[in-house]
Amino acid sequence: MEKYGYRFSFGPWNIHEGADPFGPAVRPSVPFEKKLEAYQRLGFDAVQFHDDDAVPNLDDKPPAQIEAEARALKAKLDSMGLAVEFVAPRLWEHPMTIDGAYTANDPAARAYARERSRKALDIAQALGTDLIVLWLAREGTYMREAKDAARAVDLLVEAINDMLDYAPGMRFAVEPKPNEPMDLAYIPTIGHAVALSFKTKDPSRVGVLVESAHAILAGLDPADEMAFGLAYGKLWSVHLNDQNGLKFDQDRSFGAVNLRRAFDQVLVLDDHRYYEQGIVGLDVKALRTQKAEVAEKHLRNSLETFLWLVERVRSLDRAAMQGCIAARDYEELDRLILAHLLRH
Ligand code: GLO
Ligand code: MG
Repeated sequence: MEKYGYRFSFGPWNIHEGADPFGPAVRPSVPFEKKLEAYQRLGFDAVQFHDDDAVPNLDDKPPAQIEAEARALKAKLDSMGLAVEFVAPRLWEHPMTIDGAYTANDPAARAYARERSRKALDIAQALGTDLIVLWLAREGTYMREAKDAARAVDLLVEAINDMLDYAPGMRFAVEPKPNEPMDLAYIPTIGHAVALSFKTKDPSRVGVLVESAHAILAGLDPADEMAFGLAYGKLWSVHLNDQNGLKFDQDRSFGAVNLRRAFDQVLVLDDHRYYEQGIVGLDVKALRTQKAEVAEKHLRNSLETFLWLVERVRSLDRAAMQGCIAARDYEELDRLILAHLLRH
């Protein structure tokens, strides 16, 4: 498969049982080992991990055991030729994080979040990645009056500073999302995440991850969010997927809802040589209707669509495009792009 210099990743949670808030699982769980085989079969290069995807039940394990398990996992991944893209502390499931993790009102909850994050850093280092992803899932409120939103920013900065001190070789990519699970999140967009980075003690180690669906949920264009991160040299990861308007976070296959919007994301990534700096991560879910034996097609389709679009980006008639831009004839530019997409 021609991959145009790109490397691809997804997380084990992207092969899942199909449960949603209104109904139970509809497919059997796929054992982790079998998921790893899927990475190879589908042509992926790297794995994205939550800390407890790598070391299950880590809250109940002492540091030495956590490290030993992470090292054993690293050996297995090495033997399969799979890299680790990042580790993300899962700070949204434990009872201590009901009211938030780093921004919880309860100091004991904040202490738990810091401690858990350090474990995630230990795991990342044992797995040989220098990237941590911070999806700030519960850093927000259901109720505006429940927390001081300005203080919340300071608490986030303090927590990130703590991690910067704890692991001097590590980088942190903040993954903004405007809502879900919270009503409103404190870091809803890439602009917020970049601003947060500059408030930390080492902005050179704090960047961003753009997820297409999260940008759409914020009413923004994912390609522009990526461009903003790129302009600051801070686009260190992406979660490509798609989203049909302002609904729950759908994690549809990349390009499945709006092909032109997907094209624009590939255009900005490819023009700015993202393949030299980051891995193309997918954060896609199979539709609940999908039967177990064909519940990997969302991953295959997303990767394939990305590669088709790279081909479309690189074969675009740039001279004609520049001609339209110079003439300020954006209607002609519109036609040129559509014709190019439709003639594949
Ligand atoms: C949810 C997020 C989630 C994160 C993952 C890594 O909306 O997109 O899937 O990307 O937990 O932190
Ligand atoms: Mg994501």
